Amino acid sequence: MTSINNVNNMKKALRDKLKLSYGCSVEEASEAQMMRAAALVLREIMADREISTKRATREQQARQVHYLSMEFLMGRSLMKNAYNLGLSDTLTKALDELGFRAADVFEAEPDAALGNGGLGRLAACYLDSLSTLEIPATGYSICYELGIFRQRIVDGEQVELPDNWKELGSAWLVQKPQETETVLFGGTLRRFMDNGRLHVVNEGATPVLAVPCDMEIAGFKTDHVNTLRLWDAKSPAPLDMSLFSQGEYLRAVEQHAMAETIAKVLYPEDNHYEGKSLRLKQQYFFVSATMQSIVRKHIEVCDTVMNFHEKNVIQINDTHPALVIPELMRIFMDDAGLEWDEAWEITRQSVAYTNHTVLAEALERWPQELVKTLLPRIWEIIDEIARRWQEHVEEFYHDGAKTAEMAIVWDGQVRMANLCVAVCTAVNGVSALHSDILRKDLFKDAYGMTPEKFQNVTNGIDHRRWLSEINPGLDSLIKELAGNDDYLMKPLELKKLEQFADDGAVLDRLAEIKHANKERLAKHVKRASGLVLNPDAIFDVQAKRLHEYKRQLLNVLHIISLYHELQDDPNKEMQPHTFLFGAKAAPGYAVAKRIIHLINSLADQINNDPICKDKLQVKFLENYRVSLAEILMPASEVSQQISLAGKEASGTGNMKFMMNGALTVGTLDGANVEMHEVLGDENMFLFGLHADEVVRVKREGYMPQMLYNRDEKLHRVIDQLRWGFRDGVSYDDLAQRLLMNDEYMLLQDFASYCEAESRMSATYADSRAWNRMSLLNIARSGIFAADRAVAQYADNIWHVPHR
Ligand code: 26W
Repeated sequence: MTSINNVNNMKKALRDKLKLSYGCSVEEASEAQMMRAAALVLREIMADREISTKRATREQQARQVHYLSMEFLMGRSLMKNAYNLGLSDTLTKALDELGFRAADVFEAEPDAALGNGGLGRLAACYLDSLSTLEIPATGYSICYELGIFRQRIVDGEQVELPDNWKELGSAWLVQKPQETETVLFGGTLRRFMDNGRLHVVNEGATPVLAVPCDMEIAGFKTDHVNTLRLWDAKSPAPLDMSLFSQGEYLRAVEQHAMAETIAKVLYPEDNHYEGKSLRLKQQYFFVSATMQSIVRKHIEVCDTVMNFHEKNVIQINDTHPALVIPELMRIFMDDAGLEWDEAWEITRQSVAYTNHTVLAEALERWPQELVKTLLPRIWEIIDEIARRWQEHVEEFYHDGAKTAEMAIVWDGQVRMANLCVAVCTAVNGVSALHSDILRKDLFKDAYGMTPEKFQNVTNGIDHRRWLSEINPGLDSLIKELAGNDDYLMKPLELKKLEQFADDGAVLDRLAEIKHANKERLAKHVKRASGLVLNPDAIFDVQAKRLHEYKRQLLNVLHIISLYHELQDDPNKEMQPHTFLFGAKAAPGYAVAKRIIHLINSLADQINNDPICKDKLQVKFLENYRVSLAEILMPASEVSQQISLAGKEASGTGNMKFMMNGALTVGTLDGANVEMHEVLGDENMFLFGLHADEVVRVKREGYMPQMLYNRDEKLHRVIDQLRWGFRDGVSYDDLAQRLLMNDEYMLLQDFASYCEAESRMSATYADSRAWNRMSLLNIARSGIFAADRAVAQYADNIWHVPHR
């Protein structure tokens, strides 16, 4: 391998790769070609290290982590990999010297957007920490041809376009056809005795080939390189001609079509389950391929499956990969010849489950008949696990209601969360509050049986990406003040910033950095949409998936009330305020799409009303995604985390904002609770009901109409939804929804939210106080680093050593 340690060999390496893969010179190369050449240069370094990492793991027979997730929201990798390899300056200089604008080359890379939101981005952040902490680990998912849709806003409404990322994004993927696995669907089971043992074989099943596409994941300041394995689906033969002669034309075509569709598209529903059979096929496809591959490699090293659980731990990222449980049982019994009890003990001890949501509509329940036809052997095994579990619960509680509640198979449905909770060695939530809700509410009866299973691991984010890489100004300031870069490996070192909380010069620098980042965002927005943001206004941001429980609509109600204040008194002195939104709505989620339309109608009204000039602005940022978040977070001053308490499992955007010095306006929900623990009332703007009060008020009877009738300001805001704005669109449907039901209690929290926002604006006017709070937010954000979270998984759940 050519070692690259200076700008000159980097330039040479880039030239060589361009020549080899495109047959072109630097002068002829496009930015996209240069991006791919740079990827090849870095991959060459990573590939060597990946091979050594794997060799060492094999030789030491080290215990390995397997992180299974239907989603990995990786974003761009060029800058990230260069950063982790310690080559970002070298690469940037080399590109510049070759006559490119380095930033343009980085921007030529499409986001690998194989995920919806929080769960997928969390998986991506954890991969970085797994490598950095030198834990032997592999991530597994599907190599979707189309990632999360690209969002365009046309006449104020969301339009979805396909996200064809692979043409350029595949720069990071290596196909490994020699490690192809075969996954079987359908068929009928035949049993026979041989050598005194019962054998089960599946006959007439439809095979689908799973071809690995691997991505190298380099750690920071280490040679450790892990792998993200994405399975692509292929039909075994182009079209099986022998079936034609048997007159099975349709089956042949069907088989072919099914194979090709499995890896076609990521389901764009976030926090909402729909029992689509293609989704179940995707789940089994990736789970079966993954488990066959893991067991195969394990046997190659250990010659037996009996110690599988000692050498491997399977982390199930929400219930989406829960079929690993019956699949492992199947492999152990049908392929390795173990008895049920042996297979059970090994399986049970190998699996751990993380829950990411308590929303009822997000919990997966598959129709029993669908499972039975699509996966006959898996169904049998689930049914048997369910039967034994039910017996066990009966024996423990002697309570029919609890048996029903905890059942794995019930009412013709397979309940995936109950399966995970029954079988896994560890179950964890993703924030202290959320894990508490799991113990006291969602899984309370299972908790009563095995309290020791239940743990908490509060989420964390990759602070090297979400601070150091994307906010170079702040990164330099931190390093300069500390006199070292220790915080990169020890995020709690950020704490040392606190000693500068009253240092006016440092606070001024912090403000300058923020201002520069705001101007950078403003430039981006101007280029993308023509709107000129006022960089002297508060940048008040809500960026996350659009969901009613996240209450973007509450934010809108407050903005309308500010607009009313200005209408009543056009000369009103007010803190200039720019509200920014970024959010994708699931294509089938009509209410969420209406809320996007509403935000755009409101933006159109406010941005075109002269009385709002230099005072109020609203902007909906199109196509919110990882690479946009990377510009947005450093430029944000206010972070809106306003979900109804008890609904947001953790949130991770909240952590990204905090780390970049934004102050939170939020409810005591998810990880906001832990942010509050380190910040205190005085360094964030809390409002609204607490989780237990939400339960109480709902129990006692919640009447939104009374609030509407009683609160004049609220009344006027809701009425405004009915009239709509200058584009003539009425939002009476949304108004009715709030008055009739208001499931997420927007009206309840409205007054308290407005009060928190006005407290926040008043504080902003005192820039010294504001910058001090901002600095304290950054200083205390270290506990929200993914390194901390992954170390906790390693210590308490996986039991693997780490750096
Ligand atoms: C089956 C449809 C479906 C799809 C995705 C159901 C549920 C999901 C995810 C579990 C939703 C999700 O991303 N949850 C988010 O997970 C983050 C990481 O833990 C948390 O920070 C968020 O609070 C939680 O909403």
